[in-house]
Amino acid sequence: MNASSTRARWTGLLAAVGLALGSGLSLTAFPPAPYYTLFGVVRDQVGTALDVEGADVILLRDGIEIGRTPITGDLRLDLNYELNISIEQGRANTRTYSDRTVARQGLFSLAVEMNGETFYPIEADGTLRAGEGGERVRLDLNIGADANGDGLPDAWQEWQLYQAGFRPGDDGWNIDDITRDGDYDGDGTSNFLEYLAGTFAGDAAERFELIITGRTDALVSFEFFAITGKVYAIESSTDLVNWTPVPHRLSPTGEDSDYSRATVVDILPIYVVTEPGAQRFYRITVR
Ligand SMILES: [Ca+2]
Ligand SMILES: [Ca+2]
Ligand SMILES: [Ca+2]
Repeated sequence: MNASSTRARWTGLLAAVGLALGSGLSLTAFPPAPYYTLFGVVRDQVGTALDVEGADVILLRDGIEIGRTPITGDLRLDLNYELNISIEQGRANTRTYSDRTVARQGLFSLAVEMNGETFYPIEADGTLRAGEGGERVRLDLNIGADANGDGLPDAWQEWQLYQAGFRPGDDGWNIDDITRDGDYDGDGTSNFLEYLAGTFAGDAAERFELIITGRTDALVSFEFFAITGKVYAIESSTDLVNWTPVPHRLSPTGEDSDYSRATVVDILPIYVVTEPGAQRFYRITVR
């Protein structure tokens, strides 16, 4: 290889680089701020996922709204809101990208608006701190007053005590008896999981579980305690470690679906097409 052919190749290479730069110059000088994305399930004070027309999650900075996102009722997703928060990158010598951004590690708060009323989720009591941008973080939001600060809506705790036959004493309800991680009725399901599943935390006959009732070459049959408004799905595993969603049906000849929303409070049958091979484990999820 002689000197002139080397030079020609360099020239060609530089030309290509110049072209790429030239086409890039028409873009804005800085990329948009990356998002800090929050997603999860917004629930009401009895633990039911919100499915209300026109309800929004509102993003506040210094108490002023800087963004909002709708709460959806989409059954296919394991969430009913997703909120993108623009994170200000704070580059030297640049103006603020937008007055709707939050600083890196900056403070913000959240509220939920529905039917013209504003509610403050327990998890967003006070302020929350954003990340650096580019993260996706699950934050389930439970609406309801939580005066005793244990993460469970007080109204739900009072309801559990009422259902278990208790009434308020001179000092009001003993809601501290129903702790988040405790198992008030001793049925093996924690109080918080009973809140999520919609079962009574003061009634051991109501618990969230999947019971296998039979198996044929065609179908595995189960039953579970269904609560109106809750959304159920089935997962299977061969090793109790890795779980895969499997379609289910609510009658032996019914249509398969990935999720079902209960319309009754009852023990319901549920079926899964028998998978070939070794033993399988099944579990049910609720939201
Ligand atoms: Ca509480
Ligand atoms: Ca329990
Ligand atoms: Ca129970």
